[in-house]
Amino acid sequence: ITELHSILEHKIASRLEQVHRLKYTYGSVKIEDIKIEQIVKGMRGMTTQLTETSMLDPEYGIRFRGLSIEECQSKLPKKYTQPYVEAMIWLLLTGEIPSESQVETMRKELASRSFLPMHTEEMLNSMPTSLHPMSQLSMGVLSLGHRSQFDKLYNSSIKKKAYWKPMLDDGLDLIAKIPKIAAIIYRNTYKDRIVRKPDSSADLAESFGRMLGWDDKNFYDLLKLYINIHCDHEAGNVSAHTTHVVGSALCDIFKSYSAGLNGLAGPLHGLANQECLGWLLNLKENVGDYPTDQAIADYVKKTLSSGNVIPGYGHAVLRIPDPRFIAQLKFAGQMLPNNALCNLVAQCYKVIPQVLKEQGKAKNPFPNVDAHSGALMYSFGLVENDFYTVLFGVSRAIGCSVNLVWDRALMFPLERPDGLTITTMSEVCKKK
Ligand code: CMX
Repeated sequence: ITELHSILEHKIASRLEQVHRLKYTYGSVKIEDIKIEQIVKGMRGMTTQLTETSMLDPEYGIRFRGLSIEECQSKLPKKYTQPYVEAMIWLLLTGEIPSESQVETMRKELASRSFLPMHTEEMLNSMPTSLHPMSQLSMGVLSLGHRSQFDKLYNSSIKKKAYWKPMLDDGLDLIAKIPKIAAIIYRNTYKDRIVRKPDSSADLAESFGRMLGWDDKNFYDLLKLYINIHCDHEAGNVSAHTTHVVGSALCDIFKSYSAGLNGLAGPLHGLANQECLGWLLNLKENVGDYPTDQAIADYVKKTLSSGNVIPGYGHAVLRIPDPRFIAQLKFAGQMLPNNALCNLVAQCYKVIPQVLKEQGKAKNPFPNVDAHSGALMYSFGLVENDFYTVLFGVSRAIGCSVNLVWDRALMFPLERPDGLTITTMSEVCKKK
């Protein structure tokens, strides 16, 4: 991991120069005007963040350090059909495609950190199983702060410039430990409360799959795909943004990401994948395994006319079918060509956009990542849909941690936008 430190030292130095130039040379350059409707409509289309790891293009989809999902799949070191999660972590941290030996270094580093403190295990084991798995996850992550290196060093004489080092230490801890927290929640809530130990000879996805209770290399491959495509999605989404804002108050990564997870648990964000599977199973029950397109369209119209949204469709930024959906569609086509539920997802993709277009409300009538993930998990036997957002949370820990490391490396300040009262804003409008 010394190598990772020296790569990062080098990259951070050149990025700091750029940030310095942005601040002092170009500080007064305007990049856009803000319209009132943007403020009222949840800050849509307002560029307010600086981020290193990924960018979301409405017409192209996500790029991780400039690479599309397909490019990541072809360029990053992989096992079976999908890149190692460790390779994605390296890419997000450094912006470089890792070698096989760098992936192995990362694998060993994470494996050595994958144990949990006793108090975290005891706390998780004492939680009521009726508590939503996301609430358990958020508390499990928060409890890791007990050993935060950032908190410890912040209270010593560490210089601001070096904050990123303990943040990286904590970030690797979070990424390494969160699979075991999730596995305990899963086994306690739905199974026999027996959790295997992390497998120090396996990669992160395989070790996680084993702890959840699976002995299936295709399932480990699905976990690699799932974690990689969910690990980061630019800076403005609720979980990433929340983590960033809380971190800007110089909270440690565990407090910051625990807050991010609470945002991820919202039905308009991460919880949609739970709702999506529920909706899909209801559809299947209503229209059968091999429905006509018309039967699906009628069911969709019924959902809309009862005032509900179609889960898994639409997006705040994207204006195309989500490439994360397409990656899962391809995976399902290869691994589960005769699976009725996955085939229903594919058929919905043909039918639903047209119905949403006719309804004329959604700016993006196409599927997002959540339209497929639940069906894949369900088909591999992970059927408990209120656990799905926990899987999302395990994945997103990567992007949120890497971003906090870079936030501290670039010494970003406390985030504190201004607010106006509705009366004041109305008065401003009247004067225009
Ligand atoms: N079904 C029905 N109506 C939809 C819709 C859908 N899937 N998506 C958007 N609309 C409606 C909105 O509810 C809104 O209606 P009102 O004007 O009556 O409030 C209108 O279309 C315009 O919305 P929008 O600007 O297209 O979408 P937003 O940016 O406001 O919201 C999102 C985006 C994702 C919350 C919304 O599309 C939605 O609710 N989708 C279903 C839930 C879902 O799949 N969430 C997962 C998001 C994935 C992620 O977070 O990564």
